[in-house]
Amino acid sequence: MSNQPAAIRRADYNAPSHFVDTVDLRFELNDDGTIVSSRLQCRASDGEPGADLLLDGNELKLLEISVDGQPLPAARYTVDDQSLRIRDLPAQFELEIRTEIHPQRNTALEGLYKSGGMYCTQCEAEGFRRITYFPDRPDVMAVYTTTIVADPNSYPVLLSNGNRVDAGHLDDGRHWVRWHDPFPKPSYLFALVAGDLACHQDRFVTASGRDVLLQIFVEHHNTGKTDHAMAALKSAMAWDERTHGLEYDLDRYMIVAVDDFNMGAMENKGLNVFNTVCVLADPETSTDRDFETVEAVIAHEYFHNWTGNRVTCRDWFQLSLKEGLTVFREHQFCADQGSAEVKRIGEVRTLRAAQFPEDAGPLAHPVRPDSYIDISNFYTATVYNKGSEVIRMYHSLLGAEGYYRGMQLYFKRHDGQAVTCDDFLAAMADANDRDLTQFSRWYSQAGTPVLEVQDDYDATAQRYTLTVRQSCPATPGQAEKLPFHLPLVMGLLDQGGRSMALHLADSAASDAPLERLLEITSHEQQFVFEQVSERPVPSLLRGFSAPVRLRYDYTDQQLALLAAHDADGFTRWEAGQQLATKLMLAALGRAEPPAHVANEHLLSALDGVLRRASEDPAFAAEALTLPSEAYIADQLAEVDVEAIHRVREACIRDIIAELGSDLETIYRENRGTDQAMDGASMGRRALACTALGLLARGDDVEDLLRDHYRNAANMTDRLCALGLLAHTDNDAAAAALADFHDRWRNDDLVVNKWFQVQAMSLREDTPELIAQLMEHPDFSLTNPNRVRSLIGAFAQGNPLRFHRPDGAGYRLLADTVLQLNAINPQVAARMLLPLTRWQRQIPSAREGMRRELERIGNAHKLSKDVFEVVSKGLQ
Ligand code: 0A1
Ligand code: ZN
Repeated sequence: MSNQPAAIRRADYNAPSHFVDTVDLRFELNDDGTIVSSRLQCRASDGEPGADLLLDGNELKLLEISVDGQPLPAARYTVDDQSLRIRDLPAQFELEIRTEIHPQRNTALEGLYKSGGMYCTQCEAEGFRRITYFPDRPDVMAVYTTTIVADPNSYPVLLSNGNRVDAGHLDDGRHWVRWHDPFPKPSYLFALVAGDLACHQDRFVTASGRDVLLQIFVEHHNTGKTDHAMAALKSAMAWDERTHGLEYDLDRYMIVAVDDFNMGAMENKGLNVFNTVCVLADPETSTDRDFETVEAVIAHEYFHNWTGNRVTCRDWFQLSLKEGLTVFREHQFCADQGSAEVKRIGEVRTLRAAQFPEDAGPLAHPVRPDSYIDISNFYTATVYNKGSEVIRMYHSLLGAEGYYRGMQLYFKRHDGQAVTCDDFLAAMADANDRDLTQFSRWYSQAGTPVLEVQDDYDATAQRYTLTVRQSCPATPGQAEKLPFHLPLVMGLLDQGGRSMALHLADSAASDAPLERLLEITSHEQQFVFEQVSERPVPSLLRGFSAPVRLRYDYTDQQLALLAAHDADGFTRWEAGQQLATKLMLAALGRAEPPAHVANEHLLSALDGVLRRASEDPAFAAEALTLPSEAYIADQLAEVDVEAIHRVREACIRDIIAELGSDLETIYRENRGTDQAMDGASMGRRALACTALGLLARGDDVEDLLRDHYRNAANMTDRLCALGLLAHTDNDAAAAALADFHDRWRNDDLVVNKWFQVQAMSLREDTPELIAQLMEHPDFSLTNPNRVRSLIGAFAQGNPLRFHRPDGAGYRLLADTVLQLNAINPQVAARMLLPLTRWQRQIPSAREGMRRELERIGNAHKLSKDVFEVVSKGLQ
């Protein structure tokens, strides 16, 4: 690894030398190269002449440069492959630059590129520098005017940020459109789209009477799949007005769906660009989960208009300022759309599946990182999901009213500015007259804190004492941690499962709620409850009130009681999960694999779930889903993937043996044959599919699965059956896979699902099948969705076969990453992540993974993105 790219450090932040007040851009889109002309009104930030101006630039051909109308002599500037430096500048000046770029060759999908027949842009985080030379940093905010010139036949639709102000035709037959965005913005929010697109149009009138045109643009073959996105957009707009008093601020809001996109979607001002996966939905081709994703991502990008665009980040270390906050706003919105408890369970599942392992691995970093080599590697579960948990904790600690007071002050102070996580914290503290100094450690310390809770009951004094100890494991570069400030929401249950009044010592006698928020601030704290008439069962971390690992030595009976009776839905679910986890861990700890894993407590808890299933089928589906193999692995000091799989399968077989006929009944009662998309129908489908998923691990289920596939009237049911069938190498599976591909070979998003179910197959030869599928005419390494569906799903979602003992899974991933490195470094780096989690695997796996990481590390021409992940992953 020669020529190592350098790390950028948060501590080295310097304010910009120059501001750019306006940017005037002209794009001439030609198939043999695009010409970008830019005119910038610049001013030295100290008001003095003489400071050098450093502009970022990447893969650009500089054609012309002039200052105040005069061509710039070569002696006054220097260009290299990353930048353009200009010297001897006056305090204020007009800079004009012409560059040539080649979007058709751009497979990295950063900057201006072509997706299918259309041009589109992705500028976050550092893509604008691939369009023109510019101080490409979020604290330089300018007002943009953009003119796009293109052939009207291939590119009838020409879009950019803001309002459409002018349009016309040139003598040579090309047409042009001019856009003006009155809101100063950083370059990462710039967007341009040109293509032959269909438009779904609607309107929204804001609370103050602004009539906003809503437009969703898609390629013609995708028309008819945008109703759900449009409805979600309107609900999100109304929700932000209702809950936060935040209105939309331009005359139009545009969304464009593109096939080739590195992430989910992008919040460019007034012109969101979306991965088709996150905007298109119809019952025939999309699962219920897809519908939820579309609603969540549409809302997320819309909410960015205030949290991200109106108030943006000073530098990229502050990424969670906009992302953590916007994910939290998205979660609040989604909770308001349906069952809040089930949504919360999903959020915690995601956090545990994606963020906890990250926090425990070699790439652990604080919510506000201290350094990076490539910022694209920091669009992580820590910045997004843990960042959102941090915002949730402000909400819990300050109460809803205090939180909204803080939000109001944040917007009042910082509208139109580029600010830091400290500024956000200061607004929350000042609006509530609170000292949040200790809370700020959530931004600076990585690692998942552990809360160890012990209790003591004094029957004579009727006193119950909870002792809470917190600690946090070391993470790279952070050996010692200081205590966090966190909310521990709890209750106490009596032996009959009833909530007990909580008389906290030192609080007023009349103050005895059924639930309390305990503020944890020290290494060790005690909480004493009086008038406790019997030994209670503590219900801890209700609603998952802090992103921690909770340890309390529950008995099986106590967990069963909580699962059946706790007042909090999250804790009810969690108790069942902990009980199952405990039993599986115990089985793994025994020298001889035990014949049975489940015991009567787990079986009776699950029986209770089945009996109450009709009250809330979606919740029952969650409660019937055993902790994943990855979650079990996350609890262990040494991970034997095959052993975990065996134990989990044994546990499921115990469940089938005891509750099989009840599961069949639940399955039959809830299985549907329609496309209804209301919450109740979706809940019943989830329950039926979960029951089927359990039954499928038993014997003689081929007919059941085949019937489910054949009778499916929607994609949720069809995909559920296909995924279960695909675990086996038999005729039924082959027939279903062939049928599925035949039916939807022309629908890219469905073909992704076809790749994905095969990538997730438990078949032993899955690595070989994947290698074959990579040769399939429908597969392509240049389309990130395809790569994620096949390679990502395999490496992240199929631990059993990814870790096949002969190392075939590791080799397959490394080969693919090496190819992707030259095509799309961002996606390559992301695909590589599973290989960096070797530390706790059994020795043979560890060796195989390290060997492949080293092979990647030794390759020539590694991108910065891949270099950063490999080098940290090998440490
Ligand atoms: N800001 C977007 C996510 C995003 C980040 C980077 C991208 O390209 C490298 C694209 C999108 C969001 O949070 O939705
Ligand atoms: Zn975001």
